[in-house]
Amino acid sequence: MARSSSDLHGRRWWRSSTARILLGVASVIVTAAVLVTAPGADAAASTLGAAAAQSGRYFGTAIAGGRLGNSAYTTIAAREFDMVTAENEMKPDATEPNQNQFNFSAGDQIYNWAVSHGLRVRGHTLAWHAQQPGWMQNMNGSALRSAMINHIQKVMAHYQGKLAHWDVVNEAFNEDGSRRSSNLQGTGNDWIEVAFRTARAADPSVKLCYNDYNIDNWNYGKTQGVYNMVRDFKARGVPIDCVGLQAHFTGGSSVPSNFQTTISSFAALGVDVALTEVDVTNASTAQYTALTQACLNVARCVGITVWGVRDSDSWRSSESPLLFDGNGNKKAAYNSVLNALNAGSPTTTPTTPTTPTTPGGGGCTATLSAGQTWSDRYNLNVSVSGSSAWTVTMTVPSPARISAAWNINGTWPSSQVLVAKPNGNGSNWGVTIQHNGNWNWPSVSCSAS
Ligand code: 9MR
Repeated sequence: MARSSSDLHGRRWWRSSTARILLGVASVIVTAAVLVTAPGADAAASTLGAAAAQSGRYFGTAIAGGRLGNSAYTTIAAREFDMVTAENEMKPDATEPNQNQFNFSAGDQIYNWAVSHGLRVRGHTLAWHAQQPGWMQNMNGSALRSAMINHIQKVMAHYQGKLAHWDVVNEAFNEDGSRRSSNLQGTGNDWIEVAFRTARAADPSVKLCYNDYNIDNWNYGKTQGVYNMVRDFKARGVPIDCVGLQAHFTGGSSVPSNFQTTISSFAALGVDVALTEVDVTNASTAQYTALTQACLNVARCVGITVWGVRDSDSWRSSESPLLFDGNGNKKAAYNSVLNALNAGSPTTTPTTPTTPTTPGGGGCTATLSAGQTWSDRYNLNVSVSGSSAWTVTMTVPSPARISAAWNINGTWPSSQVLVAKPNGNGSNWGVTIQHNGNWNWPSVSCSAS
């Protein structure tokens, strides 16, 4: 029985070597044996994405739409990475060039390239003082506040359910930890929380991030300013799920010795942390190793994105800050990062199901069993007996969501509910569930027709 990975929103999560094996196996029995293999038990992985996946993390890159016609570029990107950030194409000047006239062609080109190659996508960015369209730059006050809300609603509606993260607000702080003055700040100090509340309502399924640079050193004023905002948001129930440390260790900055303290301190507030735009002057192997290790050492550091593929693709190309040289060759820093990822121990996660099996009624039974587990998600195997013409309805408890399914014909009333029917390929299938903190297994009901 060949397995096919059909998927809720066209995404594929199957990037680890274990998962690649899964797609090719012919026997359910063999598949089950592979599925219970613990993350990290694999032999050393040979790509950044696969190596990061061993501990439930992703490894991403910025992608520039204008380079998607370059096969050397796309070959490396598709092979090495499992997450993509649009370098410029989902920013406000790209997506809303005229007020309330949206253009998603450039963003969609990157999104479609990514998902067709099995990569996920981070959205970047919704509210920012820079790269505003001209009409927005000239706005202020309540008109700008309304325009920001409308922008967030419309752009998030377009990508609803499709993205892993959104950088809702970008670079809103000064170096001393005070708020950066901008037309957005001028609309009132609450603009950031309004942006996050608007974003949560627009797409409850995507993780909402605050993203900034120079928030790497725990003792720095800007780091503390952002930390205090996130702490305040968590205390008051303002929806925020993650903090992105851009980690541009270029232009005179370098990885601080307390970088891990910064990551773990943010994580301790109850948010995920991601390194979102990494580059390092001259691609220092020591610094790339240190930043990778710092992320691996914190369970809630969910992934690393480098800000471009080859040095020639970098916004700071003169500093040769990336993992591939201009000819696409792996640099020493590439091996440092890969080795660190391969040595990383798997993230400890609860694996004990709260519901070992869930029979249905109505002439058939759907039985769940544990599959592979990562820090942010887990797989379940489903075996249906009693009928070959079944309909299984699966409901995951909020805020968990079903992010992928395979070997079924599925319809998706919501990201919490899957209605599965046979696809002609037997009665053993599975799902990936992003737990969002709720590890309780879904309820299922089965009816035969
Ligand atoms: O890499 C991006 C570059 O192509 C653009 O010209 C620039 C314009 O602002 O933005 C760069 O990306 C930035 C990112 O969106 C936010 N953090 C800083 C990045 C580097 O400037």
